[in-house]
Amino acid sequence: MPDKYYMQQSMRWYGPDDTVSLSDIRQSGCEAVVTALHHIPIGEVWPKNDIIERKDLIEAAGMRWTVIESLPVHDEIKKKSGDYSNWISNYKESLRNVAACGLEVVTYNFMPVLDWLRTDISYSMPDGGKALYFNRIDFIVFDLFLLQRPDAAKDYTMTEIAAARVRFEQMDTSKRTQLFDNCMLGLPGSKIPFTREQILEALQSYHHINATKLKQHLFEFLREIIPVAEEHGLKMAIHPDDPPYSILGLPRIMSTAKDVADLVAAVPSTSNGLCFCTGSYGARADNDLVAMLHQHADRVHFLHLRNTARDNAGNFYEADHLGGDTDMFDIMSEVWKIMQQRKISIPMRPDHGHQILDDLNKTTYPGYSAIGRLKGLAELRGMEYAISKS
Ligand code: CS2
Ligand code: MN
Repeated sequence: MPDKYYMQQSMRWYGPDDTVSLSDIRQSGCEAVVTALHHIPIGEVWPKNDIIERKDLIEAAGMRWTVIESLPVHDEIKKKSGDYSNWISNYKESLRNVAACGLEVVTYNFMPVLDWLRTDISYSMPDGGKALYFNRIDFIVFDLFLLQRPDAAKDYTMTEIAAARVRFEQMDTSKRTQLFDNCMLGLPGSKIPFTREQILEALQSYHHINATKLKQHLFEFLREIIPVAEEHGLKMAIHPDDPPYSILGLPRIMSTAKDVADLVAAVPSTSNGLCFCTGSYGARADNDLVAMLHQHADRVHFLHLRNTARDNAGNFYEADHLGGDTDMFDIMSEVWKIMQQRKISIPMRPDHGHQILDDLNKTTYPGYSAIGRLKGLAELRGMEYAISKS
């Protein structure tokens, strides 16, 4: 048994098409890779052969694959409509397959229609790097004037609407298209551009589902799949909403400490766990991240360490890992305590990073630059090392 337990350092890899290679990830000091079979359509079973093939690639590069991010949940499960029971049995089948191949943690989220959302994916930082940014007025421009979602106006104040109108009028066509495209990037399967009509239709299909109902659907899903995860020694890790509040009229149910407490109360098994994303939870001032970590210490199965800087107008950008509003030293100290108590290494990744240096000449998935993430990882690694010595 080791006498100290350190985080399992990893980076996300989007698979063989990722412009950041396994060798890049290995050179940044990672011992593990977090990935998913992105070529399998959402809802279909992950075949064992594909899982093994992916695992072999990673091991041949000198790393391990223990965490899946993500095994996506079909929208019909979230809506409890159509073929949802078929999608649930497929999900269970995938869980059995990944467990049989030796995987340990399965990340997923329960955000309707879209995953993350930012209005700008290359926001200039004072040092010349680029970050992901959420600007509330831009977002309102998108919602009211580009998407033209019916009823959108009732979600905003008169002052916000007026400011959005002014901004919209100042934007030329290319700025408007850029904003629209940025907001669409977090949609699953975003390689195929969604049309405005398709999005409106997807949003409309949630019209009758409020947060209470969506939570019920999540808990019903968990009551089905957690026993399977338990039986096969898998840990499920739900990723929080990003941003952590309702957008585009959609219910969001994994944003606050209360949401996490409800999740745990509904299905107490520790296989029902968390992907603790400090960037997502941290975008709300009312989330006390250290307290949340402390309270759910036994079910934190995966860590996304990332920082955001917010203002009072509802804007935030992704800050340096040790900058921003989240005190990373407090987080890391708590994580360190949890790992020593539980006698385990918790897998972590630096979530996103800025585009810096040669990243600026490369096309990568938004947030998934090599050097920016390496910088974040190196800072976090150094911080953990210092804590381990103190
Ligand atoms: C990730 C999420 O890039 C990101 O923001 O943290 O997309 C995350 O992978 C999913 O929500 C997990 O299901
Ligand atoms: Mn995250």
